[in-house]
Order: sequence, then C-alpha cells, then structure tokens
Amino acid sequence: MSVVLWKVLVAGMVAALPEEKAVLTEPPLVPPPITRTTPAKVLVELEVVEKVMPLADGVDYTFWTFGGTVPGRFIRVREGDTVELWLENHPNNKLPHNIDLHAVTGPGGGAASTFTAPGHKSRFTFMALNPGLYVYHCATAPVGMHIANGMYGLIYVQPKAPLPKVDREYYVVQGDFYTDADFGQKGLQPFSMKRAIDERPSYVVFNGSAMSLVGDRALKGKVGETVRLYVGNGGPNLVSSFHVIGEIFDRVYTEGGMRTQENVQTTLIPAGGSAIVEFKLNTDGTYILVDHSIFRTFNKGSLGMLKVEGPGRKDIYSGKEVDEAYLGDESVATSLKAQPAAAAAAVAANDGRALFVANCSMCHQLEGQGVPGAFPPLAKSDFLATLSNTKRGELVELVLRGKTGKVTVNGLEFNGVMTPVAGLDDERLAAVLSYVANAWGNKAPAFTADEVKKLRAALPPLPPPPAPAH
Ligand code: HEC
Ligand SMILES: [Cu+2]
Repeated sequence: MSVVLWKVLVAGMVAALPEEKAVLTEPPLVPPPITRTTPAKVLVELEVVEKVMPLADGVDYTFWTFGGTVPGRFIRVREGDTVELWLENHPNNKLPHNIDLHAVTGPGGGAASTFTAPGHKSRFTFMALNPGLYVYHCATAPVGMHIANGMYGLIYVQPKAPLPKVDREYYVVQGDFYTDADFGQKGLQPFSMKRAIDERPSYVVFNGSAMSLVGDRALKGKVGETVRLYVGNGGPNLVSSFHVIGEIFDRVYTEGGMRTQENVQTTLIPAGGSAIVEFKLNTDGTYILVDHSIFRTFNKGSLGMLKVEGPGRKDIYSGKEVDEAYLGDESVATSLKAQPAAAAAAVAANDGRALFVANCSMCHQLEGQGVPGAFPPLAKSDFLATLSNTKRGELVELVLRGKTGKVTVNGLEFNGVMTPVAGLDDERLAAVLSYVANAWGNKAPAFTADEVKKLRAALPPLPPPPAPAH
C-alpha cells in the first residue's frame, strides 16, 4: 500500500471517530466514569498558568501549573481513544513549558511536540494504548524545577472493561517542595535549587498545599460507601509510603496498573508513579492520609483527611471505652509496674529529678528545654516562672489529667497532646513538681504532699465514662 493511501486511510478512520471534549477536573475531584463502549476522539485542552498560591498556612509559593492547580487537571480517557491534546501557555507566563504524559506511546511522551512559548498553544495527538493511571508532567529544562514547582497531574486511561462502580472517587497527588527556609517560614518563599539537588525538601504535601485536604477541604464519605483514590506522586524526588491511618486498602492497583493486591496497609508510590486504592468505609470518623515516612507528615505537611459520617459501627470500632477515670483508679499500681528498675528505685526514693526523668523527660527533654513545635519547654517557662496559686492547681491538673489545645510558651506556639501522667501519689507528685518548679533557673516554692493532696481533691469532677458499646 502506498504511504499516501495509508495516510488517507488513517485520517479517514480518525475522522470517523465520534468526537468529544474531555471533562477535566480540579483536585480532589475525578471526572465521571466513561460509559461509552467504543473509542472516541477526545479533545483535551490544558492551560499552563504560573501563579502564587499558599503552600502552607501563611506560606506562599510561585507555582507553575497545568490548569491553575497542583496537581493539574485530572484527565480521563478510555483505552483505545485517540486523544488530541492542546497545550496553551498563558501570555502572562514567563517561561516555555511542555507536557510528557506517561500514558503516551511515542518519543518524550509528547514533550517535544508540545514545547510552547508564553502566548502560544501547541497540539499533538496520541492513541491511548495501555489502560492504567499515569502521571503527566512538564519536561522543559530544568525539568526538575518545572516538576518541583507543581507541573504534574494524572491521566487515567480507563480500561475497556471498567473497574467496578464505587460511591466516590478522589484525586490525590503528593509532591515535595524546596524552599530556602525550612517549613513554616511565613511569606513568599523562593525555590531552592540547592535543596532540590540535595533532595532535602522543606515541604512534602498532598495536592499542592499542607492545607489542601484538611478542615472544610477534607475528603468526605459516608459509612457503608466505597471509595477509590487515584493517587499519584509528582515527586520530583521522594518516594511516598502512602497510608491512610485507620483504614486498610481492600484493593490496590499497584503502580497504577491493572493487577491488584488485597488488604494493604501502606503502598509505595514512586516519584512519577501512581496507585489506585479502594476501600469500604466501614465505620465513622476521621481518617488521616499520610506519607508514612512520618516526619514528612508531622513536620513537612503531608497530611490529608477523609471525614466519614454516619452511624458508627461500634462492633467494628468501639471508640474510647476506657476513660481517664480508669487511670485514676489503677494509677499507682500500673505506673509502678511499668517503671524500669532504676526508675522504680528512684521513685521509691522520691527523688524529684529521677521522677522527672521517668515521667516527663521523654517529651519535655532532660533539661526541660522541650522540642520546638512539639513539646513546650519547662525551663524558664512563663508558666513555671509565675507559679501563682491558681497555676499551682492547674499544674497538678494538667499532670494528672493531661492537656490538649493551643498554648503559647515563651512566645512559641504549641498545639499538642500531653497525655495524663498516672501513678504518682501525693508525695511523688509533690517531688516531681518541686523539681520542675526549681530546676533550670525556675524559682517557685516547692510543693508539699499535703498541698498536692488538697489540690488533687479540688480537681473538677471527671465527665461520666462513655455509654457501653452495644
Ligand atoms: C507525652 C509527652 C508529655 C509528657 C510525658 C509530659 N508532657 Fe507536659 N506537655 C506535653 C505537651 C505536648 C504539652 C503542651 C500541651 C498543649 O499543647 O496543650 C505539655 C504541657 C505541659 C505544661 C504546660 C506548659 C505551659 O507553659 O503551658 C507543663 C507545666 C507540663 N507539660 C509539665 C509536665 C510535667 C511536670 C510532666 C511529667 C510529670 C509532663 N509535662 C509530662 C507533653 C508531655
Ligand atoms: Cu514547565
């Protein structure tokens, strides 16, 4: 067959396909399933937008995006479709960009064909041969920088035999970000090539911001529903240990392919890779999306939420059954049993320092210096420096009952959980409190066992324990 005739034939076949415009969605939304059963020619229009958006609370960053969000628009096509992709580079942008879609069979995944200057648009066409969930990203030099600035997203090539119907589908992509300053520094933060090359991100987040999936923006579900998450990892550098705290993935389409593994706790998502995870919402509560390389979650922002409403299943998860009142009853015995021998000896000796080491130092640190962002200092703290009479009662209360919520100590904010410290009788509690009141330059009067006894007796009553499970 002559080349000319072949070209005419192919053009004729493509032209014969029904045409449609792809539904593109912003994260965390996913376009609806494709219901047609034959191929189509699908038009995708992606606009590149360079813009400033929040990366964390009070922290701004100049993102480069596909469609104005990080990740970019979710693209859904069907296996066998012919995709006509337009890349539009907004005239206000400063840089040229392109797109490499991992769903493309062909050189560069479309990169060279879509290289586009600001104020221009380019087009190329590809056939989606392989089903699966694929990352797309910009591949303009310096490639790492374009990706690090947010230029990635997911394209799902729905298999000819679609996955089973679920009640909800969501779109979540992890990414690492590199700024000169460490996490949390307010204001507009410039990109740091040095940190990017060293692979030392200051931020690791889902959907482009530490706040994108929390509070009002949390993912939502109802008890009894099934959820499918299309999860990607834009990188540019880190591998994600994707986990949802309190859930087990009933099924994972590992690496975004078509094979499943069942009953998975944590799935590995490489940079430039993906996974599809599915689970049933068996009971109510808030489930936390994390990268289980867990410092990233608590110190760099990789935390999202899935809020599940509805009648809880107490037979599956009871909720809190043992209340603080239990600690009150059993306190002395259990805590003493848990003490290692050396600490127990010290406890017997009523040595305030040893009691502090055994009961408080794991959080507040050996010299009471605390840990920034996690545990407030006790050394020279506002609280202990001005240990007025009301504060003395509060101190006893917070040690026995624990404490949560925001506190400001020496100008630094903390919002943590102090668990109740059980097992200290009046004498020992007096000893440890006297120690913290006088160590490290603190200068408050010591506590006597008698005072502690009175303060303990004056504590407000505990709320009643929760109703038994049924
Ligand atoms: C499991 C970690 C942990 C342990 C153990 C612990 N604390 Fe705390 N403590 C915290 C956290 C976290 C806070 C801040 C709570 C908040 O943000 O509301 C706190 C707050 C305090 C405060 C109030 C600080 C302020 O200025 O408001 C004092 C005082 C204190 N702890 C003393 C103690 C003493 C004394 C012990 C041992 C008997 C102890 N803590 C054991 C974690 C701990
Ligand atoms: Cu780019």
